[in-house]
Amino acid sequence: MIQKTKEQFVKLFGKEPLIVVSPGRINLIGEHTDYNDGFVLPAAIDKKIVYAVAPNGTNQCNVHADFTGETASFSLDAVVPTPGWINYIMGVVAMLQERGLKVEGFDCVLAGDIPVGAGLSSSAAVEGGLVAALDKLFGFGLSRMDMALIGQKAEHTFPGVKCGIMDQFANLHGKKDQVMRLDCRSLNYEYFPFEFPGYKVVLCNSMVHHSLASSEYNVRRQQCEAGVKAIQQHHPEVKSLRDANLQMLEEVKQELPGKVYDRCVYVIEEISRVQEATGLLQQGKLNEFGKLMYETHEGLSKLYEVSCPELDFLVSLASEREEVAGARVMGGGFGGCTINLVAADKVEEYTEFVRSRYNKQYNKDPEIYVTTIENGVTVL
Ligand code: GAF
Repeated sequence: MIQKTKEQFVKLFGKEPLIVVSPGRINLIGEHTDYNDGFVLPAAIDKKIVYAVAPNGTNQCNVHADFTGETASFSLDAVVPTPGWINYIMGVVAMLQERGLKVEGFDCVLAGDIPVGAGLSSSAAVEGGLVAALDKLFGFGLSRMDMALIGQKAEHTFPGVKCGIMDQFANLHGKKDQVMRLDCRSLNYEYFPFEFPGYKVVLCNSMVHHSLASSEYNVRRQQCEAGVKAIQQHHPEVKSLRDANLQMLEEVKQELPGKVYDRCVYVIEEISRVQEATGLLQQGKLNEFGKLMYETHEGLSKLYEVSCPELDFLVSLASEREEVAGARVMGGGFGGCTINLVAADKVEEYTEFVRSRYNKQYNKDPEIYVTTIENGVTVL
């Protein structure tokens, strides 16, 4: 893919580009905890976006997306939210400009194999790869964490998804065969070897894309904030759900509107699950770790309500099988993938089983990816 992207760039723009590889991510556990100041356990993977980029000495940015075959252009004097995939590119450029960094005109080809809307963070990969490429081309000297924060702000401001920091962080800080535990409040992080020997991370893509995913995501975030606001009346020291416990939540249960109570229960429980899971990962306690993944799924499905029948079905299939240690919906939800820890020697058998049962139930084929854990954004 790298070679192909490079050739495409040379064909279109007639010069040698800088190449940047920008991965998608998995998250072992800790879903919807990042914007609540909690913990996450993500890793970068082998699915990626590839960028070929070079300056063009003008005030214009020309971007060719290999997956749609389209080239879109915009002027550096008018970087405003624009419908379509170019919005993600323009968001990054605008946020760099907002920091007072002088972005110059560039030509660009982007290609990739991260399925869109599958919960593997294709948008963070587009953002992180571009920040890193422009940083290198124009000598901004940004740290990786700065790059992640710029990507996150671009996502908030242009597509308007009020995401946490997990995806952009994982994309830029990934390390081969290591998962990261990020404290989303302090932004301190540690690497842990992915030590479940003989097990693979298998992603089952339900092929469901929910059109309400972004707006519902923002609603979840508001519901968490509403919970914090109520708790603060009694416990002013609570700044986010990270600081709260179930007892504090019980005290205000009657005052909470709609589903706020359930949403907050899920987040408080999930934040403590990540803490427990990190210990289990370090001790190689696979089955206990897997049990927590199933608990997360239950919470995401019943309390946080970001699953869907297809994802619940995929997780229930996993729970029938001995070769699967744990499974759950991964990422923002409302469609996309489940993450499954599967015995390496049974992966083929398992994927066949999922394929045939899913097809029988929904009359469509799931896509199944056996992933490896890779480095974060790499400037070649
Ligand atoms: C999406 C968001 F972008 C992340 O910040 C995170 O909240 C995730 O959903 C859920 O854990 O991927």
